[in-house]
Amino acid sequence: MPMDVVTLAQQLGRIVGPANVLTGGAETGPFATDWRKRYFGRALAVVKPGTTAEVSAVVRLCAETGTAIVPQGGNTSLCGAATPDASGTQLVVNLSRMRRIRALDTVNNTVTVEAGCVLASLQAAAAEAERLFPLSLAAEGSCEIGGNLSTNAGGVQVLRYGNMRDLVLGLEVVLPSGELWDGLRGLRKDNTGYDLKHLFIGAEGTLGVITAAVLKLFPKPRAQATAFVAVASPRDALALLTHVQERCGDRLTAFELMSAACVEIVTRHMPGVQTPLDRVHPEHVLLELSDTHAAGGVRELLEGALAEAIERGVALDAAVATSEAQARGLWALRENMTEAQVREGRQVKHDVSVPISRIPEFIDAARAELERAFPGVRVICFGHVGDGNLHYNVAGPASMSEDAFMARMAEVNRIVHDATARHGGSISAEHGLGVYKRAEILRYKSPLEMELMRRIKRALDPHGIMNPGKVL
Ligand code: 2HG
Ligand code: ZN
Repeated sequence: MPMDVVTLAQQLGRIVGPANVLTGGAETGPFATDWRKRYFGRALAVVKPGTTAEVSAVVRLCAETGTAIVPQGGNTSLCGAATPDASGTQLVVNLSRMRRIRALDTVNNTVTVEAGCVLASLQAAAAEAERLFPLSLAAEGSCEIGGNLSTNAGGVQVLRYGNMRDLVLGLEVVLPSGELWDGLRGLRKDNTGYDLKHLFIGAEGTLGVITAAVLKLFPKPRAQATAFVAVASPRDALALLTHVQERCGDRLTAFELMSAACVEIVTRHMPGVQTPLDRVHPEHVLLELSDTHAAGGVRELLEGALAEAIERGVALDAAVATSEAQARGLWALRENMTEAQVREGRQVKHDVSVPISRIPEFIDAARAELERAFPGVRVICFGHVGDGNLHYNVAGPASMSEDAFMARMAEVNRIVHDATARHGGSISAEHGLGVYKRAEILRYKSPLEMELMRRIKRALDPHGIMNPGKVL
């Protein structure tokens, strides 16, 4: 039986303390909207538990009263997974108070961390212990580990260290019944049946609330070399990728592509962000090498590899950072891309992956079809080329109003996503499905795969209280 909001708030207050229960539009508003202002929901209330036991008690109360739950971390989702719907019946369970690092083991090379820990805080704690936690993405100053887990976040170092799924050894999860699954194992080998943690990673809060995780740590890099390289085409970017991998091996930790349009937008909108090259080229690659050996000559290695690439005609020009400040300047070009796009106006966003070798073919095919449907269309294509992951964002032609173009979003999605599927790709590489791609995925995943997902959902959440309206 759904409970009225006053009674529910009182009962929640008994669990977490009245100060950690928010009701009313003014207080809950910021938790009911995504940061891009694309999804405007209305929350029944917002509750902020401080411990796993409190999460468990909150979820148990929701299970008893049939109250829908929207788990939320830093609220940096790009697909609306952390936003309640407009019904005013969904309770936001915000994990931000649970931000403790419970343990850090430099021999096992693991860290046990709570879901509400901000990614940058975890990176800093690892660095203090002379270790690296490698997940790295533009929202790292505000996104939280629970959200990173729930979306299986990617970012700029997947090429070397894998995505969030690859970095997890154990999880602690409050199930939709309120039961607690303690799977906080720090084992690299554990073949004891189904690997349950993987069900919750990337589930976008539809199967339970992740409250903590055991994550892998790595040796801290002692030397890095960062370069911004101009290339003539995506095909040449791939030739450069192969060349640098052959020359520098595992030291290659990032390989990001940015088209001319991207460099133009980010330098125009973001004060102080500049290209180190004398002009804007058709395509650019931001790449980074990392080495645990401080005196390993990693910069010389990169300079040598790039000189050779230019000699062979694979690259057109390159700037290698000679100080940390310069490296940060190069990264600013890439990390400000999302914000620069917001300032540029509205675009239809895509987060696709295709086999790395098919990237050039995909970019050309999608562009040709978009151009046919929307002459003068502006493609803002950048991303994690080393992972086959492109943010193939599309802005309307100058001749068309933004509203008119955005009204045709479904057509734009159709062109880009069909091209993705034809090239053997996925329509969500690292951002998840959320609300944005919930209907879209039905076209690209087989009915059997969708049915298997529904069966898992029914088995774990028979009353459908966990983040309804997302993913499935
Ligand atoms: C990135 O790679 C993020 O910067 C956001 O995944 C991508 O703004 C985007 O479309
Ligand atoms: Zn990305």
